[in-house]
Amino acid sequence: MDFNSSDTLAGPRREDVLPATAASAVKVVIVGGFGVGKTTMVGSVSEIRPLTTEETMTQAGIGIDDDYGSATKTATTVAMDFGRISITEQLVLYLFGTPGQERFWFLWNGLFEGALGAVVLVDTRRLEVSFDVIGRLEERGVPFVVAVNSFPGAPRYPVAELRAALDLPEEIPILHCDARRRASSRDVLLSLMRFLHSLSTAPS
Ligand SMILES: Nc1nc2c(ncn2[C@@H]2O[C@H](COP(=O)(O)OP(=O)(O)O)[C@@H](O)[C@H]2O)c(=O)[nH]1
Ligand SMILES: [Mg+2]
Repeated sequence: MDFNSSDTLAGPRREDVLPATAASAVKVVIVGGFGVGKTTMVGSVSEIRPLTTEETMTQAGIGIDDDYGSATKTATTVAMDFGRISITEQLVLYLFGTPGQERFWFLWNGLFEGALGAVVLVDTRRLEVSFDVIGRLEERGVPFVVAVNSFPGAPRYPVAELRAALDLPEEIPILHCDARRRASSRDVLLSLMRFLHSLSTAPS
């Protein structure tokens, strides 16, 4: 586990310090199946060094964790990823990436506590791993946007087809992203903020 303890002892860096103007803090969770890019997204967009509790995958996880693509994936998030991004001088988002594997789902309850919204990351090569995640968000009434992470060789479906395949209502935003790129990850979070805003101002 890497908690950057030696860096912490050296004291906070300038970008680690929350601007004095920050008036609202919003909690956002990044969810999705194993290996869809959650840790990558938190890492690319966070202005503080993301705290991640990645563990090297061991033999013990084989056959228990869904090991799709594990030829290249050697680390897995055990508890969560944590990052921060300032959207404006006043608005700060705290990002929580959830662990993907089913055996860590007991952690979900705590992670959703106080969350205003979620990003569901999707890999079009295995849409079915998103069904459960989406169902859980709907159950808990957490608003979300869907971000399709563009992996090489992954099929590119039109948004209407994705919406039908994921059985999502018309109002849920679906967008494409590259979780490795800061600007792209930021766009996803901005879409979520716009969506949350539209919900809060929609006539009931
Ligand atoms: N090509 C491509 N690879 C990605 C992208 N996002 C993540 N990856 C890679 O996919 C693997 C799994 O990503 P990770 O963030 O650990 O997934 P997590 O299990 O959801 O946290 C890593 O090897 C990433 O480098 C992307 O947008 N494009
Ligand atoms: Mg991860």
